[in-house]
Amino acid sequence: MPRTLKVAAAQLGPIHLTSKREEVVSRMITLLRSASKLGAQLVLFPETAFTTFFPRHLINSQEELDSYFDSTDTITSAPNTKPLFDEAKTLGIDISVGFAERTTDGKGYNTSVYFSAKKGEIIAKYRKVHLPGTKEPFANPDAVNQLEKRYFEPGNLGFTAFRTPDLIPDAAKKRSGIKEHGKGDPIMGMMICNDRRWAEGWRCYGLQGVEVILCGYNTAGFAPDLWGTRKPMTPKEAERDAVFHHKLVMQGNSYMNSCFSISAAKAGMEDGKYDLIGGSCITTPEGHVIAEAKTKDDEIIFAEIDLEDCRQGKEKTFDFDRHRRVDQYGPITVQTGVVEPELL
Ligand code: CDT
Repeated sequence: MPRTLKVAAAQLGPIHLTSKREEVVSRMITLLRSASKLGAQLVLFPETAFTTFFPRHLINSQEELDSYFDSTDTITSAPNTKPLFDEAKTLGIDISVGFAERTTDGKGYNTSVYFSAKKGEIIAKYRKVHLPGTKEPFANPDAVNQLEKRYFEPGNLGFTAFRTPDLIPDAAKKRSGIKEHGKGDPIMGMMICNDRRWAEGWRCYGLQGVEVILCGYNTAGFAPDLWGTRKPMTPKEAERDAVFHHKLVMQGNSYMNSCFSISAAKAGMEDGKYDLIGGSCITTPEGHVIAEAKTKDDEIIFAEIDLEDCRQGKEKTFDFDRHRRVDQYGPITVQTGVVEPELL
């Protein structure tokens, strides 16, 4: 029995420090309506979708900094974000969207939420675990900074997969007593940007039988101070490499965890001089890209996927139950840094 789902990524072109929230939300609604015309049931928006990627800037004014943050408690009801969720509800499309989250005790997280249109509420929340970059700006005044470690706490909600209701007809429910895997409502997991480069998060989701990974991102096209300069590159070469690495990790990890993945970029030249890659894509459990953005602007990419396609990998090559050898993976959870073998 096919378990088909129509999914989309809503890539956003540049958003600037000076961009007005209403304009951004209006662009997001336009994208949502385009996705609706294609029949999408789920639309993924990028990381920190409502604002410029502000962690590239050193912001000393608390008031200014706070203007980039929202609260999960009010994200669906605050006047400057509510229209997006209202539209999703009206169109009957689930959305996942990233934003900078400020908690009541003043902590900051780089967060994404999953909003179920039928339920009319947020049913899952993820906080970015792998925060890239530095706490202090680079000494080089021309460097592209990534001050996520300054503005955010590392995510503390783990890699928690969740089922998405009302997307697939006849999905098996708890009351049916069915124990067989791959029969229920879709199993999804969220990650944010840099998380996609870390196999550990993917595997945590894989171990929960994840079928669709949702990943929004803001990836600089040229940031040698962040990435290293051993092989000097022109901005064009660096951007090509950044897109290559993006697709490499989406394709490779989707394959190794037998799941689909959807990724949505914020793309193009933000704040006058900071180029972000595009490359939003949808990949299959066999690692193939089946939809891909062609621009670095606002763009919908769309695919109809069949979650049944996850079964082959989950039951054969990557049947974790039969083939994993946890007694041999000790260092993975007890060690962070590298311990080399002793010198000869
Ligand atoms: N936003 C974000 O997480 N960006 C990171 C930069 C990595 S720098 C090595 C990314 O993974 O694209």
